[in-house]
Amino acid sequence: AAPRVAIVGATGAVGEALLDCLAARRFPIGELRLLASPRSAGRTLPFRGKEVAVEALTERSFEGVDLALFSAGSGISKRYAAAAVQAGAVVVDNSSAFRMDPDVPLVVPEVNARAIEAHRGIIANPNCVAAIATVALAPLHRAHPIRRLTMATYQAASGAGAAAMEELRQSTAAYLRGEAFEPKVLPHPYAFNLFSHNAEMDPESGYNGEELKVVAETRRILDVPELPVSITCIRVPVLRAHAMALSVEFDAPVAVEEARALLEGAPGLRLVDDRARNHFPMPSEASGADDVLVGRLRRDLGDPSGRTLALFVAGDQLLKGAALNAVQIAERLLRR
Ligand code: A2P
Ligand code: 11C
Repeated sequence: AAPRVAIVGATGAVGEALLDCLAARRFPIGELRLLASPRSAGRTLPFRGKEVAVEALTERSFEGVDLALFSAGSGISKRYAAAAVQAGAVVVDNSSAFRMDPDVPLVVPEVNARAIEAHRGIIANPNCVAAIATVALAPLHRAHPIRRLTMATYQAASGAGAAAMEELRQSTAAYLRGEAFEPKVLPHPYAFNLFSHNAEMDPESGYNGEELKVVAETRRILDVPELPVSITCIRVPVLRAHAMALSVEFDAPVAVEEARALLEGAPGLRLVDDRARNHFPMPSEASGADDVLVGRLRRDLGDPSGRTLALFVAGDQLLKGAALNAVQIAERLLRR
């Protein structure tokens, strides 16, 4: 029988993308349960031509559920994932709650699908930057082990949720009308601006929570526990695709042509690397696309040894960065 599926956080930005992915990929669903906060109870959301009622999440929401896709923040995951597992469901959790738990696989199917097999009820879906970056890094890393990584990110509003996307729209419209706008969701003016990622700052190290998560998760997904990573995460006024500049040091010199061949045709990737037309990965072209765009491939002049390559990557934060990756994990579960 087709699995009974629950979506926790169905009314959020990722929740909506989950519904889109499940429908677009014709994921078999016996019954669909949409869960959110009590504020949303009674609302309906369209799925495959029907309106499905949203229910308030409780511990009893998971009776009879086979697959629970969580995307309502780590507090909700910590509080309710156990109830879902107890009820017999497999949880694919999009929050950071369990990502560093050694008993919970952290999975990007193109990179480490086999890790799924060790799950004990919960599988963690990575942070969006970690997921998008590792899809681009894995084909290179398989051929030539990565020794060091430098990342600068350009992160979209969607990573901060549906309300932040709305704040970007509203504040941009206000700016163009010449009106004042008081930010409510993000800490700084967003229209025609960018700022250091809004995750909580660790005053000791000077790194914010997003940067620390990306480092830890990238190491875990690539299975290089001590990988030295330099990182700066920035929020930019883009709606739903993250971009990142990567500088990748390998254990030996790697020719640009070889790296291009490794990336071309790798699963989940699309090479966009047209020097003549100055056409490289852009959020506008990554938005709505399943594939992660990779290009701007070149030798990093900061390392005269030839062991370091520079590249630019863009991926839809709501798709490969969240919902699509979760649904791909669920598809693998279904096949087992
Ligand atoms: P709701 O819309 O009822 O607030 P986003 O990341 O786009 O902000 O979405 C967050 C998602 O998490 C929404 O679906 C939101 O539901 C849901 N959520 C927030 N708080 C709770 C809660 N206490 N219980 C269940 N779902 C919650
Ligand atoms: C952002 N990546 O763009 C974050 C949001 O680890 O799941 C998601 C944080 C996470 O702000």
